Amino acid sequence: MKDTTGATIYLKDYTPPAYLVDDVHLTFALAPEATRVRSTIRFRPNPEAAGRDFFLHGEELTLISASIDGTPVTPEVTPEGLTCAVPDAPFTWESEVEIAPARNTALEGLYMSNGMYCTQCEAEGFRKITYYPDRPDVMATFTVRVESDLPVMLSNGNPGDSGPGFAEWHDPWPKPAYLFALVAGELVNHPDRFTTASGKEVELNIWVRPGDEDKCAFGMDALKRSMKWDEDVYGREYDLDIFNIVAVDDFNMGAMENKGLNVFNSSCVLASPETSTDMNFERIEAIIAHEYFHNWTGNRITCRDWFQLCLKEGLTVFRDSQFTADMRSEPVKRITDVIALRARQFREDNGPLAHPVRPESFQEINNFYTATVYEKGAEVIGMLKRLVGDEGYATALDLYFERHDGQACTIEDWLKVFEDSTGRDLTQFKRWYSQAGTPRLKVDESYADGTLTLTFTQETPPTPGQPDKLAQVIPVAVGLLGPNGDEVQPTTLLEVTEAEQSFTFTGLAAKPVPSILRGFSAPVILQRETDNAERAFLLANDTDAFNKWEAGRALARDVLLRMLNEGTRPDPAFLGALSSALADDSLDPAFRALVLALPSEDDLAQAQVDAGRVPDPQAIHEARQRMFDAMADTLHDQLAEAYEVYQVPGDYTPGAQHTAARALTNVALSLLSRRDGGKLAQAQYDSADNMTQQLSALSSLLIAGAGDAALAAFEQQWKHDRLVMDKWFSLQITHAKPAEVAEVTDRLTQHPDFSMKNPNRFRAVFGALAMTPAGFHHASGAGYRLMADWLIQLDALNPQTTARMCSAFETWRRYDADRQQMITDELRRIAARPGLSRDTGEMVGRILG
Ligand code: 0A1
Ligand code: ZN
Repeated sequence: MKDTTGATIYLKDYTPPAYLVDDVHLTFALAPEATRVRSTIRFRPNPEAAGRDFFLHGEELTLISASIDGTPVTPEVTPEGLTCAVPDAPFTWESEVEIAPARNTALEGLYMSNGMYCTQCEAEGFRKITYYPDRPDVMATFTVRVESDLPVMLSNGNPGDSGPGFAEWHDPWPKPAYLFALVAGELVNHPDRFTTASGKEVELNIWVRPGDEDKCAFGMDALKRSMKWDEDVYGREYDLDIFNIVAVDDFNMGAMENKGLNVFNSSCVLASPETSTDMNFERIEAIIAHEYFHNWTGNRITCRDWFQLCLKEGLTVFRDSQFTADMRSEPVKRITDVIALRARQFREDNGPLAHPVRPESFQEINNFYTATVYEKGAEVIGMLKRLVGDEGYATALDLYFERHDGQACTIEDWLKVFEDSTGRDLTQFKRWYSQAGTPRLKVDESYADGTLTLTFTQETPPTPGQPDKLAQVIPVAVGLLGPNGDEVQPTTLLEVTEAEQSFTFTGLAAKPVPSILRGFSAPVILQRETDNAERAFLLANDTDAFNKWEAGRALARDVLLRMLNEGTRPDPAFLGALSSALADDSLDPAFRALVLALPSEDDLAQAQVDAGRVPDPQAIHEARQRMFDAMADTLHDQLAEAYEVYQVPGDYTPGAQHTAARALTNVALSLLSRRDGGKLAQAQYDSADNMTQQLSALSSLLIAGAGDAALAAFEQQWKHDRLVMDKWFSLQITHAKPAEVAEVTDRLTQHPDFSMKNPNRFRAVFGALAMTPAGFHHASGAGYRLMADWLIQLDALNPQTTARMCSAFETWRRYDADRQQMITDELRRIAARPGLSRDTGEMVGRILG
């Protein structure tokens, strides 16, 4: 187990590696308790390095032997690695180590999942496999031999010789060790082929456990569409003879882009209509694309060091969002991305875990696979694209691939490409990478004599270690609507670069209604004095789909806050605006479903804080419920009609159009179920032939308080399917009454199918607890206690997942003194666990501040 005494590592301390690697040969003799790994590595001194200290990372390895150029050596071994006297000239290092994959519960390095061997090396897991310079700026070609009696043995690159008991692989593309992968097991494949634009034939496989073969077709189709899209849109072709994907049940994250051998959490690749919801299908498509796109943005061009993580992640998230927008609905994708950004990244930016898109220090890099690095990292690229235009972006990307192919790069390299290709100075833009926190952008308006003046003021609040912020360049897309709802000024991009700056629109016939930050053109919090009449006007008339939805969302937030703070009743004007949107058949049903969804309890808690109040999770929960009830009453007939009209006939398909229709009918069902005792939901449950319909019916039955029989039936029907059962676990927690959430969670941990060893199951239960604010933050403190109890237990097995889940506590400063005390007590109890991991130690320390 790792210790807590992790030193802090700083970006400013980067030095180039003393030795580079030409090639690596690895032989694995697989055995659960005693796998032997033999390595032959050709090193050469790095002419660019300042020193000649030879250090190889290595953790939890038993060194059996080592030699340099054939002569045995006795290195100095520490828990972090080894050093040894080496020649100041090229030399060959050979070593043999022993590791125990069956005892690896941290799921980092080589481990076992259901009898199958698999690896996870990002970020620093390769050092648990053998001694190596485990840093991304050391790139080498790998040749791997796997020995075992298992039928399938895979590694990176192209297949070489194979025979009874062994298989060889060679990856011709130099790569850092974090992209290494090995998989071996009794697997079956779903095969296919792809011909690249230049006519190269590529063999494709999705490898799964026997029994899961019928859940691969969608993933395979998504892979082929991703390959084609990257050729069409970015001019990027695949570069090996084979592309393998493997589904693994026990995995800390979603998936991993290892060169030619992507390893997926089975929840992120296995799909069938009977077991996967529409949301699952969309997520799987996006993750398959994301991992595939990494082949160029991450693998061919990688990161110099882990501080540059956003170089590959921000860009790859940006690319997968573009892909989803192209495959499905662009506005719906943008709206759902922004909902997620606000829920996760804004929340992070607003609390003790705030850090820049490119962090400047860390103790444990695994703690920086965050919404800020990924999602804000993608937003930053979206802004860059807006600023330089579509063509400028395309030219810059071509130059990026041309200039940096085969290199390990920095954000400076990335920005330089844009500067060189567009001639634009990006000095100020770079602050988006170095300053943490979400800028507040205030806008004031004045109108006189046909001229509208918009005055923007920007301010970014202090974040840990960054008390003062400089002005950033903020691209603000603005359009203007005339009093009759017609657009009088189409979208135009304003570049706000100063702390305060004004822009004018002249020649207007009447005072317009501005639509500001269209498409959510920058990840900022827009502060604008307005009223609900204007919000309703924008909801009805804005031509920008994002801002149309945003107006409805702001209206809902305001109305809910007034219910909370002033004790008002659900606002009839708001219900009327919802009714008009619901009645507008010209609107995408998915868009209408989004308009009917209220801001989350967590959103409202943050909105309370922004308004200078202390949120009461129970009161927030009740206000939302009252509003849903009012919607159910007021919109009843329209909802019933929409439920009928948008039913999807025929066989299930996961495409955007059917998904949109089901989104609307299922929102309607959830509201109708508040008033019919669950009759309609039970009928849908009984006739459902796909998981989207079945699960939303079950959820609606729980809302109606009539879900017991269906819950039992669901368990009977699906107890053999671990991914479906994850949904069953979560749903009971998210739908429990606030006072019972902790009790229900506790009861589920006693279910025979609950397991701490499987991160998906742990997250299904404790992720659900964290996402049910009125229950998690219940005044009894039972939610906090239960979470801490289990995080303490999990840390001994799986530090990475434990550390990630600590973010459940990141909002503690929002709450009242009693809750603050209870949360900080629990955090201190976690911190005090003897032998606490470095991962969790760092997170708890940062959260406590
Ligand atoms: N690079 C992967 C995600 C990933 C990151 C870290 C991991 O272990 C610490 C595993 C996977 C991606 O972006 O998909
Ligand atoms: Zn990624």
